[in-house]
Amino acid sequence: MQITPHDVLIVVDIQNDFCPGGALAVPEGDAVIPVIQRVAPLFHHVILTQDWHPDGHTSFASSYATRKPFEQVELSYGLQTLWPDHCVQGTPGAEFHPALRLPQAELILRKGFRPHVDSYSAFFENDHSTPTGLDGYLRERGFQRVFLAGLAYDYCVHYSAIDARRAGFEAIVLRDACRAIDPSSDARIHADFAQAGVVEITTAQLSRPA
Ligand code: VGL
Ligand code: ZN
Repeated sequence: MQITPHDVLIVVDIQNDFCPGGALAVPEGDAVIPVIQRVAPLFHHVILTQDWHPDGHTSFASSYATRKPFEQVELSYGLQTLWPDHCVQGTPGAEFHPALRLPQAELILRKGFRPHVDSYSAFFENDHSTPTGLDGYLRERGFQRVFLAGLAYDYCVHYSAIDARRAGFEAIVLRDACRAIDPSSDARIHADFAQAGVVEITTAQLSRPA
């Protein structure tokens, strides 16, 4: 698949807390970094996302007296999975992994900063109505296709790719440049992608821009 100037690579949440040793470590999360470093130079445009929660965020189990991580609670906007405290604004866990070196990135999109709403998707928060502004940004920049890589395949990459389709962009997930929080979810996510028209390829299928 040939990359054009209307394509953008969105590198999702390569932060210390999602990598081994972090508060919400994704199995093999750091394994995607060399893959992303290898393909990023093929793209004319790169965007980073950063999970960026205030202390006491509504998605943290620690914000509830009797809840544990990975349980679900009913919030005003529906079911919300609770997580260990992670990616707290200004903490080392929220920083990008030091091996991620993409100074050419044109935008760092922060999400999850509203105390009472979580945000898995880079386009809409979990209430499905509060936009992050990414749709307008991509549209105004003239991008037509978004390529997605990063963490986690079953959360932020998953919801971002589906919302990209809803917003009218072509969405291509670079499968070998993603890892899941729950690797047993792969088949379900794959089916969701197929239904939404999200294309999955491996980075070996990318070729240099013309
Ligand atoms: C994410 C869980 C909690 C993600 C963020 O970026 O995939 N997952 N916060
Ligand atoms: Zn989060």
